[in-house]
Amino acid sequence: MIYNEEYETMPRQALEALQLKRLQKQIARVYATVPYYAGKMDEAGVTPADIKTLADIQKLPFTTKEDLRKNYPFGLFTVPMEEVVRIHASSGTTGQPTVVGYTKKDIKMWAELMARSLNAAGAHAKDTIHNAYGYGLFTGGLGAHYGAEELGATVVPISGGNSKRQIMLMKDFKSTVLLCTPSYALNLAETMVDMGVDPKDLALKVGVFGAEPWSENMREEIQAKLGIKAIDIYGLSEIIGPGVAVECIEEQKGLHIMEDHFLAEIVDPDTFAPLALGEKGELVFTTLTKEAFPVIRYRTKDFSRIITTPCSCGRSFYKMEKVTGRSDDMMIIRGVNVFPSQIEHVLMSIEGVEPHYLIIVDRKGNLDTLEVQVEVSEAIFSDEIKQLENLTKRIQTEIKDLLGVSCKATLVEPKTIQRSEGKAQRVIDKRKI
Ligand code: DLL
Repeated sequence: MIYNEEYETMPRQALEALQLKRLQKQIARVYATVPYYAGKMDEAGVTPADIKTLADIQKLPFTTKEDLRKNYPFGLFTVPMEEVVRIHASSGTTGQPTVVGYTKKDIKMWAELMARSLNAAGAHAKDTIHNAYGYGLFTGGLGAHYGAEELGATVVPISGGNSKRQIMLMKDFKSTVLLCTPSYALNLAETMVDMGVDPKDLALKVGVFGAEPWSENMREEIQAKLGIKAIDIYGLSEIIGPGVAVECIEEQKGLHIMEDHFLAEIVDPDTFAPLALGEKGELVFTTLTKEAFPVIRYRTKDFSRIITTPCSCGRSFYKMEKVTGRSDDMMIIRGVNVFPSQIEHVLMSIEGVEPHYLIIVDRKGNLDTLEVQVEVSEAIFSDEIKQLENLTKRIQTEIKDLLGVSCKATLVEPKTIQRSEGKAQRVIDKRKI
């Protein structure tokens, strides 16, 4: 089902006309209300009147996390604080968190985008939605919550953690939709096995997972273990939170971007030159309607490409390819660029290997070292030593073949790698400690 037919199926030409109208209004407002943005535009020699076509957006300067940091906490807000009804912030593992604000209208718009997203994932008003995204400063919990209510569904605002209780409640409440990070979904699947709960005893039919990269192999693993359809949802707090783009249940391939509210571009991650539709690069978003905290050409650091092929679900919004990693996830190991997703891809394609792993990068003398600790199933772990050695060798060879970097694979016992309750921490780079 399509939540908002009028916008989600809008013919391309009308959609682009709407985008342009909204973009012009947004730029004029930002220029008039945020001295920092006005200063950057003056420096670039561009005024709101220069935005005559959608392509003119390329004249505007980018916004980066650094700009947000410089204006910490509220410097980029366009409205007085009495109009701001909510604040969220990124976890900010290093230094200051990134702070974002919403007016009443922003919250309403976000709720609609999340309702659309849940609907695209196959959720309806009659569903019971178990929301295990973290509540609090993280946008996942409350963002999804308001969307589920807007949809008219019954929300269980459980937040993350205490997995056994989560499973008991999902079972008792006959929850049909699960919302959490993909790594937490796996954690829940494993806890079910420990508790002797068969996923078939639950009423779950679909999961809407996001907030971290997850591979196609991981999707298959989750679908098989929980017996549900796993839908990818993407978003980031700087743009609004979850609900920037979502897969439809019809195709589960590519995420429809909410283009009536966000303008997406793809740029070369090194030169920042705009790339053509279909080319892979860094995703850049401009918010078209946000009031309290609009962002202009925000460089997300996420890699994707725009897919323009029409979708069988009927939505006219272009899609973005599943995000497999961020430029700042990239590790340089002995001069080779390595993404955690590449290692996950290798591990998940080997039978007997569990989807729980930890990548440890270190430096011995002048040489970078790469170790991959991965859990293997109980049955494999109790295998002959020879078989374990063979599996270790296979992982090492496949990683070397794919990445061109040798690594040490360490098979560890089931349940030794720390489980996630939100975004998984899968890399320890000791060179940075
Ligand atoms: O993670 C918002 C969110 C909550 C999205 C719940 C989906 C579900 P941040 O904490 O600001 O916001 O983190 C944003 O997480 O730039 C991506 O690198 C990553 N990310 C989010 N969704 C996906 C996804 C939320 N579906 C950052 N696939 C983004 C891959 C994702 N990466």
